[in-house]
Amino acid sequence: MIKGMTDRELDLLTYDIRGFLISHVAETGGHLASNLGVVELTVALHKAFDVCRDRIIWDVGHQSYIHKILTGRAPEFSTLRRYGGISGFPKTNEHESDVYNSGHSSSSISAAMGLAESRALTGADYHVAAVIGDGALTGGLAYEGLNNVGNRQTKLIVILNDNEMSISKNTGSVAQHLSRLRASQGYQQTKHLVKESMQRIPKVGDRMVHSAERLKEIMRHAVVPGSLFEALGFTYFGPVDGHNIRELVDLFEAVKQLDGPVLLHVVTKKGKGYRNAEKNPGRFHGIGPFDVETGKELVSPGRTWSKAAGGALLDMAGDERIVAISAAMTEPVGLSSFAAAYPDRFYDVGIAEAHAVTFAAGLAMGGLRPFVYIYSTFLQRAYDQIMMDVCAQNLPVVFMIDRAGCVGNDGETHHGVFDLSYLSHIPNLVVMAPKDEDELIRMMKSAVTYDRPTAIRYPRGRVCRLPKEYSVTSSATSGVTSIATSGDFSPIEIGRSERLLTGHDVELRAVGKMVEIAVEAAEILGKLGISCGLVNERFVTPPDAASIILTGQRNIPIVTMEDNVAKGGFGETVTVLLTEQGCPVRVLPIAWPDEFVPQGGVDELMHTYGLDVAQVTLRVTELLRHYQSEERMKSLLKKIGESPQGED
Ligand SMILES: Cc1ncc(C[n+]2csc(CCOP(=O)(O)OP(=O)(O)O)c2C)c(N)n1
Repeated sequence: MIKGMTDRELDLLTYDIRGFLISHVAETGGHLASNLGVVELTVALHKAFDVCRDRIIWDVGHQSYIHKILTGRAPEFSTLRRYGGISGFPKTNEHESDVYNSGHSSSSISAAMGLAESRALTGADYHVAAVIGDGALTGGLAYEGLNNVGNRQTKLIVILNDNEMSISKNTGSVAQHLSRLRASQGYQQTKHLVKESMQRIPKVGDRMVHSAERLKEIMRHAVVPGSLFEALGFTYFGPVDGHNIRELVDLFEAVKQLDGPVLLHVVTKKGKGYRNAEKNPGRFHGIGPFDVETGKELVSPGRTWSKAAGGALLDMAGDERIVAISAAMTEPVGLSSFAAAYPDRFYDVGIAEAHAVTFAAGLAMGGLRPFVYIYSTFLQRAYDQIMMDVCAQNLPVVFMIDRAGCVGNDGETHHGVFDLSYLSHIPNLVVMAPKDEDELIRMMKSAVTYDRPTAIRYPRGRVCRLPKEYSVTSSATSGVTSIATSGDFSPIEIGRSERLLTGHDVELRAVGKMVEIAVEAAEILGKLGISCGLVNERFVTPPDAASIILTGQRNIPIVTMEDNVAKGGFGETVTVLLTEQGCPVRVLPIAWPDEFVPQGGVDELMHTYGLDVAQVTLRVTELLRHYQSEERMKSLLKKIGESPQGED
């Protein structure tokens, strides 16, 4: 449909798309500002390319909403990011034009190169393009792709969407390079030359190749000499106005005809067309449901773990060895105040998680105490650096792992449900998870004293608030009481859990956020006449082996609870420990299943996958079926008001 539209019709279309985006994202939440910035770019791509035959890869993929609208998914937009609904990222199972499931940044060029090379080897015939933002271009993987593409001279179109923003203002020397390119004469010249050259490109025949070559030759001189991309073997065009559909279409048509790699530098405005987002593109990068008029979010998350974690570091900054690192997520991880107060001791390294970790290793080697704030899912990028550069050298780096566990609506690519599995087996690394804000602060302070690598993982959203009595603690190992009321920030002995309840029917051993759920479940179970022990595990590595074995020896069934996948998680650690000790006690691991958990509300997913209070209560009573008389079991289940099969 777009193909036959006039310029005027296309203008109206972009206007309608913006209205549609704003009203829908105001209800569902999502990545609004990034999408508003690429309306014309996406429309132009759809006009110049055959999106079902050609292969367009969206880097990160958070800016693919317009592509979804233009490929017939507008009627489903009220389900955007909801359980069972359409995803906020490209999904190959949603539409044939979604060719790659992105979500993590900076991978588009490598994936596109793979497609382009396979096209050559299989004799297929389609165009391949990668759309990558200037933020995503700070990621090292992008350069590995550029380097390889340039070297092979793969026929590939890279469209650089430069809006000067990552989530906040983009940083780094490449960003400065782009800024110099933007300020160059190239833009005006490119505009003029493209027009001129396009008029000369015939539709068919040998002359087309000749003209394309000529175009390449002309354009080569239209830009600042010595662009980084030219040095990497690309033909660089730009910068061009990313909001001028006509010009973009002309350029796309032209570069389609070139052999070898092309980089088209497109300049756009993040948040374009919506005043609130233009004024504050960072806040509208990813936003919850909001009021269109005021731009205010409808639901306040309250005091979040991120705010608590960032604020705590600010309070600890009196120790001048402390420095903080963020990988392009300063505001989301709660570090804005620290960055403002201590600019010399704060580093935003760009979307460069692997670099962030090795850089932290270097800082620690120099005597500092780096705190590296990265989301659980993105820290996966730095697995080798955590292992080899930090842990193998036993360096005192503190990993502040935000968004650990289920994150909700961003879905498969963003859930942080693997970190306990990918960290627990690394020698030297202490892995902790706090039950509430006080414990988070205490763990951060403890970490500085440990003098070895430490990871503290905490979830997305509001901090847990436990009833007062659960912050009075006693040692789980020996029963000797070591009172630690809320506000006690003395260092925690490594590997020491905290007993919150003593019971004889079953023992809940919970990690981090799951403590809050365990507390509620234990209370309900108590009312049903089931006596629950409850331990706040605090350490996943090293686990509190003495305490776990003691429970095993008392032959009390154990329920481990963690916001992580079961494989390689805390439950497995407990099972192995007890097996080694020859304790035949039953262990029920409550964890995420071994699959990519889909998008949905956190509470909804926790319920669906058996991790919320109701499901935990039910699963514990089911477990105890083996230990209870049939009669008692029936009466318990009746009291909960659910059938035992309800879980399946
Ligand atoms: C590996 C990784 N780290 C961090 C993120 C979080 N993230 C999502 S989008 C984004 C900024 C991307 O900026 P840019 O590519 O310029 O796109 P824009 O939103 O500005 O259009 C970041 C840091 C991610 N998706 N992947």
